[in-house]
Amino acid sequence: MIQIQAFAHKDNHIKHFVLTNNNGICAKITNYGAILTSLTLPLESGEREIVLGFDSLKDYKNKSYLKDYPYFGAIIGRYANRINQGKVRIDGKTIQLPTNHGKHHLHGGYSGFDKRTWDAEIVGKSRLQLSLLSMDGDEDFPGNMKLTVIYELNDENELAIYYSATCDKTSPINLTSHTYFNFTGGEENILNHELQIDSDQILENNTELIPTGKYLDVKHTAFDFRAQKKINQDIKAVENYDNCFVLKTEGKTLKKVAEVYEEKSNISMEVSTDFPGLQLYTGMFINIEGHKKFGPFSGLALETQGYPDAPNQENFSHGFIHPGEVYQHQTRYKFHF
Ligand code: FUC
Repeated sequence: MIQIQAFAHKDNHIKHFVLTNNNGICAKITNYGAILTSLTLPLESGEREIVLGFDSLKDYKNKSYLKDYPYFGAIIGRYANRINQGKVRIDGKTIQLPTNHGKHHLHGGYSGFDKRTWDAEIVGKSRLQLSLLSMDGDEDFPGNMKLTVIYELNDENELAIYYSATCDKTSPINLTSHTYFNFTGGEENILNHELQIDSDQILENNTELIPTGKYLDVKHTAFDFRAQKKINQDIKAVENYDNCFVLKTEGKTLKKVAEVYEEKSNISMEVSTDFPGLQLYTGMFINIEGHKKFGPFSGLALETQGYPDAPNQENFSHGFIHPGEVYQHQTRYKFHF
């Protein structure tokens, strides 16, 4: 079932869409930024909020939130993650994208898809379809890009996100959901959550988190999540995880790639996707004035996506969409509680 609520006082076009399934899971999405603002599970002890978010638009536009902007729950584009110095070569020409993160381009620029008002349409009982036209030159990206993101909540306790896009010029593309999970309902940080990632390698980064083009084996490193372990088990070696894991997804086949479990709540989540990468970010830099529960390590982002800086890396085969192509991916989060 999908219900519509107000989300902003002044803008009638911005709404809150409340998706509920027959088992009592509730997902709230606003068409501002295509943000998943809330996801609750009906535990015996009561409703448990398991994602970081706010319940009004003004909180998402607040200066102190945007200062060290953590992109809570938003759909990120046109290019999630970093592009080295914001430069991309297309057909022999270099285009310069906004360098909104130090010297580099991050998450679509100053006004990415996370700050747009998407068109919303309810499709059937359980699907919310959000559409956006990103014009030629939008944040200096080439081509008119048509996007659809569908959120679906089914009775198998899965929240699915379907991404699709076309573009009339060759453009960089990398879409993701920047949802942060915390199964303790904000009672604790995420360091005691257990995580398993089906990945043998991460992308090696330079000190500015730009890939070097090399792959690093996770074996004997803090990045080895092949067997489930607590996030804090080896985090001291790295301080914070902010790395792209290489997934064993091939082509368009959906594959289970990760699992998160929290012992006290007994909640677990399986993540399945056909994206080639997963950015694990443990949220060390989350810091929002006036919101104590949103501090460092208060949320865990598992961003299924393409590789950072792929348009500039010979070793990485994706990162662009060409005219006539359809970019299509999906990620599914399945809950057990
Ligand atoms: C993730 C990270 C970035 C950034 C952002 C808010 O995507 O890779 O470092 O902090 O989230």
